Amino acid sequence: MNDTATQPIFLKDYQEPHHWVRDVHLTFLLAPTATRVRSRITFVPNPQNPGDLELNGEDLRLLSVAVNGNDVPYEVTDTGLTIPAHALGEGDITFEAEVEIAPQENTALEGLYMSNGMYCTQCEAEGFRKITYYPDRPDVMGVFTVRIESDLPVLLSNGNPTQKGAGWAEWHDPWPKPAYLFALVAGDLVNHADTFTTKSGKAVDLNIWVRPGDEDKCAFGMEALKKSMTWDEDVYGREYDLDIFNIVAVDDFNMGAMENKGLNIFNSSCVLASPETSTDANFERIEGIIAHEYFHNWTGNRITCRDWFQLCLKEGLTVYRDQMFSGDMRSHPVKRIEEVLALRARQFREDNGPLAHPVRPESFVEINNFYTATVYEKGAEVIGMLRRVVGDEAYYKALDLYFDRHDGEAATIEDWLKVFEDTTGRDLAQFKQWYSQSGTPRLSVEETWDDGALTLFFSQETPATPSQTEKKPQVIPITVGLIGPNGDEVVPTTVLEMTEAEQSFTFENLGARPVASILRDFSAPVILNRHIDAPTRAFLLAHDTDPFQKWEMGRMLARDTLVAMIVDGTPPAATYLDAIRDVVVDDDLDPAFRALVLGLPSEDDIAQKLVDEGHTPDPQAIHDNRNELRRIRTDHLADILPALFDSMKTGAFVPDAEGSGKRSLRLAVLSMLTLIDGGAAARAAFAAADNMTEQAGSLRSLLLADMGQDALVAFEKQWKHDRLVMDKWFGMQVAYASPEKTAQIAQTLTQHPDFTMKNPNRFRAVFGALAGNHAGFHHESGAGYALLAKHLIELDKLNPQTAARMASAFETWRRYDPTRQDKMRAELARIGATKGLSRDMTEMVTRMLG
Ligand code: 0A1
Ligand code: ZN
Repeated sequence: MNDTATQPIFLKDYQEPHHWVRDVHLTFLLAPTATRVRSRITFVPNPQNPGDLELNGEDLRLLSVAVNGNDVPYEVTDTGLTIPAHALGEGDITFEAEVEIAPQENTALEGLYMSNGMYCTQCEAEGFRKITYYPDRPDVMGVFTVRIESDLPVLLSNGNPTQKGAGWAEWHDPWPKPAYLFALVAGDLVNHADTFTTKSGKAVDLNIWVRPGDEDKCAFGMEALKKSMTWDEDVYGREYDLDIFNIVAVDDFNMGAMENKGLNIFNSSCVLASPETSTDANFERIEGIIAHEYFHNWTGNRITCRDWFQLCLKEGLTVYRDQMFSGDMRSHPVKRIEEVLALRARQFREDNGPLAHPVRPESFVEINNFYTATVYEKGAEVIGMLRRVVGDEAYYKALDLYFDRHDGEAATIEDWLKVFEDTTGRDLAQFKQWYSQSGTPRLSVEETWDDGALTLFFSQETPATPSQTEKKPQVIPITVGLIGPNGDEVVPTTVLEMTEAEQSFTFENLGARPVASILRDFSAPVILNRHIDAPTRAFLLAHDTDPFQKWEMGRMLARDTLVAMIVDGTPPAATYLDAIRDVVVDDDLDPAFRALVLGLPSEDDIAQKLVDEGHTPDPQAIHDNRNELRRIRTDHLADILPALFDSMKTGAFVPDAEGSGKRSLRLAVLSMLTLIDGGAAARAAFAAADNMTEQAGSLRSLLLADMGQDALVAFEKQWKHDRLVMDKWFGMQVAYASPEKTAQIAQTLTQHPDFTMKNPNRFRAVFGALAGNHAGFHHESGAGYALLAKHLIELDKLNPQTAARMASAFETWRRYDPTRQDKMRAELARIGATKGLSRDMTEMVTRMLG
């Protein structure tokens, strides 16, 4: 790596470009190893910042360049092409170039690449520069016209189709866009077609394009798309703005999906679905991702980002919107609990370690490393808080103003907050710290009771994070309700707005001392430290009217039980076991909710909790005690499990909230039953399964009990032709392996004929599962660390983006004992010392070791 490539760039250094783009004409002559790209671009000099014409370009073979039809002097480097200002003349500039690229050799899956004989593109964040010379920055927006020449039958690009003939097609996108939203697809594809009429009466053609054979897996995605279009009209007043909306499924894709204007490209795992091959979790995820990409049409595409530091402007808002949509389509409480589980598992973990960064980072080396849980999920939490602080009505007014004021622009977080300030008259300067301060605030609360008045004393503190030692108090919306001693709610949810380091709030005129329910609906992304005893937690678990807090109390009881078992061998108390039993048998509660209450904190969560309490986590001890608690709970519930299992059986598979809730409770019960019936129920369920949720769920139960061998063989035989189902087969046996076998199983799977380093889904199936198997990855032998490091080094040569993302498996290395720390640090150092390491991986390793 040379020095300039690893130099950070800074938000504070933003400057407008020397030239804007008006229109872009591209012609692609597609060929696997020698695609020609001809460009004709009209540039308009920027009077605010005159200078040379600066174009990005990487891995391009330049064939010709002309300005206004003439030869000009220019300089080409590894990263771009510059034409000196003096050679540009006055006024608008017509720039023309021809380059050659080799999509077949593109294993990084950025720019134009091939997947199973099909051409496709991925340009966010900076992939367009691998297609042609261009000012590849989001504030430069142009109107694109694209001609594709190829013998392949389906040729797609952004916008509306204009003309086509034998071996060619042309597309025109009337909406100016940055290059990261450019897309092209060419392949032998079939479509699942439908139409949608917008509320103003405009007819839109909808297509999901897939490889032949996958057409029966598109119906669910299409329904999700139509629901998303309706929802965005109803809730945000946003209509679709082209004649056609295309989605394409691609097998080789680094991320989940991409919101290219009018031509969304999806990882096939995030769009293809059928009851036989997809689990309830897959269906839910697909619905959410289709919505997410569709919603980007307004939040991201019509209003885009000025620069990549503003990534959360589009991602935080779009995640917030897709979360609201999913809640409306399914169950808000269940969705909220799932969001918090994911936030704690990924974002809190990130915020607590060497990769912590603000929702709006201030510098980066490689932007691809900042598509993180902090930017996305914490970014969405910040929007939820903003809405709580200003109220629903002001929120929607501010959004209307945002769309009116910034449509067609590349905006900033300052622009975003200003629409809220202008709508509400509030000063949001302190609130803005949520965008600039990294780390998860710790919120502590104490309470006093005095003659009918309950006072809550809050204090907040955010721990130091890399390059941020001083932290200021944040604006924290704290939702509180009060429950009377008889279990009735005496004060409904109110929002307390905390702005100081320490602040108290008093509720007066109360009859008897109530129990406070604090941080309802998880109103802020903070860690709440509150010392209440187990009976009080059990009381709230039984009586809280807020489903999130009700669940949270069960979770806290489980967590404290586990910590006490691990730290001093205290056995689980009846308070916890009885409280769980009461929830599980309560038929008035949603089965999905009951299943969530049955879930135990992950081993990774417990490790972090032990660190927070001053202990060094022992992964094996965490694993053993967690299993022991599963066994004790199973004994405590044994008499009710068989009947509960049977009663949650569903009829014909419908991937809706109701069916999925029942199946999740049924499978949670099955994994307990498997501990006491020798695997009989799980084997029977596996053999009889007519849907993947039940099949994979019963296989999981068997694997967790180390009884899955026969089922694994049968599963492979049944599904070896289906790549997405086989990803599950690869992943599950690593994810649920016992600690001493995990690395060995992963290693053996890399020798399987269907394992390939070139498909990100397959690589993630094995190595994501290895990193996610806490006790297996952290096994004292160090085999898990060594195996992952070896494969990350190999993958980095092919696909730096995916390799670098997966390196975050090591981000928690400082939590553990000196021996494990030494081993992990040594693996990181080994990766870091690799010759020719990518910029992506270099940055990740440097930050983790820093
Ligand atoms: N913008 C897409 C996800 C995405 C992000 C980065 C990528 O490459 C670096 C690719 C896709 C979304 O939010 O869905
Ligand atoms: Zn997004």
